[in-house]
Amino acid sequence: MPTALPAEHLALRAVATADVTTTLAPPSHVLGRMLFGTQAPRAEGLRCQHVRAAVLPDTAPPACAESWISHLPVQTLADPFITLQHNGDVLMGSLEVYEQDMPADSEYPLEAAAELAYRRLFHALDQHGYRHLWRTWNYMANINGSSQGLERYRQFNTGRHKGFAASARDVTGNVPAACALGVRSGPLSVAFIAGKQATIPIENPRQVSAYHYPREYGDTSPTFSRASLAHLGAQELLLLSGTASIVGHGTVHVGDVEAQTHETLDNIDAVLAEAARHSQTGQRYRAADLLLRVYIRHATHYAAVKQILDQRLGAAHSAFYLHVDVCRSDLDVEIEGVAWHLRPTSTPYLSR
Ligand code: 3EB
Repeated sequence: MPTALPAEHLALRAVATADVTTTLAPPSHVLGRMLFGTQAPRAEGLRCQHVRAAVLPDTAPPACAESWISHLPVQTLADPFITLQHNGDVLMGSLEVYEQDMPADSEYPLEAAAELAYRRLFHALDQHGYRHLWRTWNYMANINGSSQGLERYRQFNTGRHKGFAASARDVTGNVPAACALGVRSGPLSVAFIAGKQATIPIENPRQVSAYHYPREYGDTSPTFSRASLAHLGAQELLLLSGTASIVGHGTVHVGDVEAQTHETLDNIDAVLAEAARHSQTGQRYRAADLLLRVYIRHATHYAAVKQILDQRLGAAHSAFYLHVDVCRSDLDVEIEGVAWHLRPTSTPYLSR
């Protein structure tokens, strides 16, 4: 379990709680939070992304949370559009953009919203000296729907790509880890972590890099890496992107959620092996060590997916499950997560 490491050596750790009011740290040390549930969070104010998705199973509490806890105290930065907290080494934030606020002549309002979100995001990074985007979490309504004949996920990809390009960021190779999922309603919601140092982007040898997907998946390829390795003092963070049942560039096991789950776990193992080759701690990453976020398209598939994770990862792994749309309509499951290691000779964390 990631949390078994001594907390005083860790610059940053993520914890999931079934109770949204619990953070396991004082507010002064919460860098950011994500709240999951279809009900709007009460009086949460800043520091959080609200992910408008049902928590699975139906018998679970209706909301859960993931908190990112900083060893150093956190400061809030003022921004008209983005909630921003930083600790001198790492910055976390979230923003929402409503499609109905886009110019009336926008052909694709979601594309316009995505471009605006990423322009605002990168502007904040440049302004505050956290140039390197490490990881993003993207949620949008009706991701598999179309408008003007174009699938909304593709509209998002074009807008995101434009936002990167307009902000002088790479769109291949050195790109952040990410996920993009569909929720029932609401604005485009983007959360992110950024740092002062670049990450090491990780690709999956079993898959074509997403930024090189062929045109059949859209005119603009998605701008994300399969994982990124980020460093904070002696700590290495592994930020695993949303991972699905894709081999090469094609979806495999269409209509078979169990086989998709196995293929997804095989893909995760492949990314983790690749991450170990690039790791600065010399330690392996195991899927069972990640704090996992599991996305399921059909709530009825929950038990089957959970059984496979329990069987393959063992009883001690930590995962929570959300009912969302996956970005390709033929994908039924997607899994992501975060883990960390310390360099073997580490000392308690101090800011540089
Ligand atoms: C895939 O591998 C599945 O557009 O940011 C996974 C992770 C997926 C991130 C994104 C999409 C994204 O292509 C979908």
